[in-house]
Amino acid sequence: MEQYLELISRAVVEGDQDSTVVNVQAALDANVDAINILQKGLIPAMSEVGKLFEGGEYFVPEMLIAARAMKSGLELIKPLLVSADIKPRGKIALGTVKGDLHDIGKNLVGIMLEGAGFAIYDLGTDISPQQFIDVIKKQEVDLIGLSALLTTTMPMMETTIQAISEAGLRSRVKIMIGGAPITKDYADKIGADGFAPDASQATKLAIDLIGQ
Ligand code: B1M
Repeated sequence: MEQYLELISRAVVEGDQDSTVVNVQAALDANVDAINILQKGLIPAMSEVGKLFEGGEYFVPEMLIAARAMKSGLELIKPLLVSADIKPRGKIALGTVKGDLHDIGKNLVGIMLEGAGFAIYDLGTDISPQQFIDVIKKQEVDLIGLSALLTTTMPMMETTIQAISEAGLRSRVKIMIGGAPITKDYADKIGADGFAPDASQATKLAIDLIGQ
């Protein structure tokens, strides 16, 4: 198993989309568990990309092609993470806040929540407070999930929560937040209902907040 995971990680770090797909498929064919491919192959690769960026070895284009490779690997394992035929246990709208374009973590959270039986409205990235307000009104979602990866966009989470309150909708939805720089203290400070450090904890939290 280790050799497949190593090849997958290397392919993502190098931004080699074809090789990522080939190696993820090879791992699946060899019965490596999709969760292991995710947690020990794909996710560590993005951490490595972050380190290379911090160290000045990678720049934005390298991060982008690594992200593209990661996404193609994720697409292959998604059907295995999401089990079919589950009755929706609640409606969740997810989005990366205004000013922030990172979506890999949010997408993963969406996949895991879908797998746990929630109906997901993925709004995408760079989502304004008004767009979150609109989805609460139109889709009557039970929970809003805000993602942010930049310290500079974290305050937009608070702005979004305030806007939802000012629109008179705060009591209608639970709000969960997450992303690499986010902490539980920050969630408490800005009045979110909860924080999750990763996609599997996000699923547990959503079940605690709204699931039956
Ligand atoms: Co950017 N970037 N990036 N980047 N990028 C980071 C975040 C950074 C930490 C890199 C670094 O310096 N080490 C740094 C932020 C520093 C800071 O704010 N202190 C950074 C920077 C600086 C930037 C730019 C400003 C660079 C520039 O232009 N000079 C720029 C900003 C653009 C913008 O958003 N406006 C930028 C751009 C990009 C790309 C577009 C090139 C690309 C994103 C592509 C994409 O997402 N489609 C990118 C990438 C890939 C990264 C890194 C390398 C990887 C992020 C990632 O996908 N991680 C990242 C470094 C790092 O994180 N180590 C970095 C994998 C993913 C599975 O983890 O997203 O943390 P994560 O999600 C986890 C948890 O956080 C949690 O669960 C997920 C799964 O377990 N989670 C939630 C996430 N959302 C949640 C929501 C929840 C609950 C849990 O509830 C709703």
